[in-house]
Amino acid sequence: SGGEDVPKLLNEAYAKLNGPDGAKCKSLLKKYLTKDVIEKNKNKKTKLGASLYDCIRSGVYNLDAGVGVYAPDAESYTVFADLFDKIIEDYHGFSPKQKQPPVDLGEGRCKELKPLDPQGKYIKSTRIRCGRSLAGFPFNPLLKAADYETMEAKVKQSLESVKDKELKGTYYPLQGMTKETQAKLIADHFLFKEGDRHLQHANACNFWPKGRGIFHNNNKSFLVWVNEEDHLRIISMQDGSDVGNVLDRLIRGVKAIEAIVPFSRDPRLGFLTFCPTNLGSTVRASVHIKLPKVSARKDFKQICDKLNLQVRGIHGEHSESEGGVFDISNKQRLGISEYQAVRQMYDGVKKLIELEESA
Ligand code: ADP
Ligand code: CIR
Repeated sequence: SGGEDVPKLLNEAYAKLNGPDGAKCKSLLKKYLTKDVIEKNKNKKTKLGASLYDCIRSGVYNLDAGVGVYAPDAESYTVFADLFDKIIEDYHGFSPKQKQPPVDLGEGRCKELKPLDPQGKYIKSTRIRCGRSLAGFPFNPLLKAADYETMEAKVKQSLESVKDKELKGTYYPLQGMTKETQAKLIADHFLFKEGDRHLQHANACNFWPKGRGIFHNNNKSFLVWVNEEDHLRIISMQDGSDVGNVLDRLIRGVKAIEAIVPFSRDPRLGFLTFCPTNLGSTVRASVHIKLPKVSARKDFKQICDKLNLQVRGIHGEHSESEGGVFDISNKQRLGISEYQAVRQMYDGVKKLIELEESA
């Protein structure tokens, strides 16, 4: 952000969020970017040069954002804690005094997670993903072209050395992938989309598609996204509702990768991610589910909210439901273990199915 007048940009941002343009804006950024926060932080920079404006630029452009902030580097979470702590507490219910519990992926307890919908009446598919950052690298906005090349080479090599028979696979770089293949992978829910304006305005798409790609096994049940929103998104998914099997596969994948690539973890915030909604366990466990009666209720969103469940559309974040199918997942990621995050989805969805059956 060299050469920018950060204090001026921050004041303009405040005016936009709180003026007529921002009348409908409901983001956590708008809620917590006070004049006081601006005054205290307008001249601060992280060692790598990130300013408060770099953290908020996405939410200033995208007034429909739910959150609106991203951390350009790990240090931003502490340097700009006046803003991030408030947003983190609101989203996860995690106070500045709290600490992420130790890693507990749920090894040995996957069998407790019996299929949620054994008859296949409601659930189409189940997916669990987590995010990881490579130690020693900042997040997207501060990565250089050469960083993308180094990171991609390192990750490709380690992924392709995974021995586990079920997980073995190939890395497919985005650069050189045909548009048809890319579109099919996106439509089938395996690959990240392209051109997300929230990420673009966070300066997270520099040098695209350099260093971006996807690794997957033969039947696309184990996948790793490289350098999209986070350095790594590790994913396990399959048709049906066997959450235990999906988690067991994810655990094997995470362990295989972390044995080779060192990840960055913060004593307070747990595993570090670009977006504050993903900190801590980084786990989003979801089902694609049809609940005709419950989802028709006016208070469907409130019911889900109370169960700590988040509702997304059929193509993920910021998409719409189609044919009555919703993506329902745990909302909280920070302040709870990986296993607890999966259980938040599991217990909540179980409850929704009970409501559907008794309606
Ligand atoms: P993320 O899950 O990484 O936060 P998105 O919400 O954009 O990101 O979802 C990424 C992709 O994963 C989308 O194509 C979405 O439809 C797909 N997806 C999420 N949950 C499921 C599921 N349970 N079954 C199948 N696909 C899923
Ligand atoms: C928003 O604020 O709506 C976007 N920046 C996305 C926020 C949470 N989702 C995410 O990180 N995947």
